[in-house]
Amino acid sequence: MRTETEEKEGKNRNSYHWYPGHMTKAVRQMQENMSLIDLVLELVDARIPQSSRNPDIDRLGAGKSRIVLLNKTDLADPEYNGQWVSFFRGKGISVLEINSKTGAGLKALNGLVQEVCSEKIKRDRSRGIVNRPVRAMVAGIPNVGKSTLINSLAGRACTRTGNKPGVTKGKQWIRLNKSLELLDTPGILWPRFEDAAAGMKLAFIGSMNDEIIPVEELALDLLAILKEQYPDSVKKRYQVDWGDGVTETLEAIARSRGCLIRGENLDLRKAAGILLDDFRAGRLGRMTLERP
Ligand SMILES: Nc1nc2c(ncn2[C@@H]2O[C@H](COP(=O)(O)OP(=O)(O)OP(=O)(O)O)[C@@H](O)[C@H]2O)c(=O)[nH]1
Ligand SMILES: [Mg+2]
Repeated sequence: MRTETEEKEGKNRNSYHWYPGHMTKAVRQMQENMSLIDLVLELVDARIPQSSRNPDIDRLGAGKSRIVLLNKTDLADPEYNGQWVSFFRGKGISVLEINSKTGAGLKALNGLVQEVCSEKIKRDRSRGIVNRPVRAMVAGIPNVGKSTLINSLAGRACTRTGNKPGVTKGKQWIRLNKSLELLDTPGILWPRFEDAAAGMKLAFIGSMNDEIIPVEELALDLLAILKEQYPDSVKKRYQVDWGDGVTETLEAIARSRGCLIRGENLDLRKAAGILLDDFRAGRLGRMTLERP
């Protein structure tokens, strides 16, 4: 937590907090749901495949089959999509590169589910149970695309989706076909208190409620990363130069976009909002902020 002095001086900028109470409950719910399922479909955001993973998923999902779905690959750097796929395969985890919105990459899913659950299916058969569907939990951070994935697979809007965290409120079973049932769950932000950089990246992609986030600070942090990893993107989109520090860059963006308060002072908050929206929507280009 920040002290009051730190807050005033703007120190300790890189800490984005969320509510532990809410999370403990979420993790407990995930534990309960685990007892109902055979398979975890773990959605991760292709722009931050590391920070968008649940650090406890190995423990929570012990004994369950698992498929990692690298989602929103249309917003991520194609070069790194491939590298992340190799990374997960190298760890012995089945993985698919997908776009839940268009359904790209999803054709292979049914076959892969049968493959990773073959033991369970064999076990069922040996006990005389035929045609019991595989039950899969769709898990992942808020806003990663869980409900969109389910709708794409079902071919109809059976769950509610939206471009903000916290759209799905309770759990819901969806029967896709006679061999697969999916459990939609509310997104969970995992307890990564020790890792402020992960919290920051989760805020970049819109997994945290913007109302609890200092938007200007977040934009400055994003600019610092873009300056290093994708310097041309910002120059091209806003016709600005980087200047000495990122605060100057944000000011330049505000000028270039006419963000003014009462026609005089620069409205940095508004400029920060524009930058974050553009990044989230992919208007700055396809970007991956984490390397395997
Ligand atoms: N560009 C792009 N957008 C996607 C993709 N998948 C989902 N989205 C968008 O991401 C937003 C969030 O999708 P949801 O399916 O509601 O996310 P969720 O994981 O169910 O979120 P919660 O219910 O809040 O936990 C929506 O605006 C979707 O259209 C994708 O592969 N690419
Ligand atoms: Mg949802």
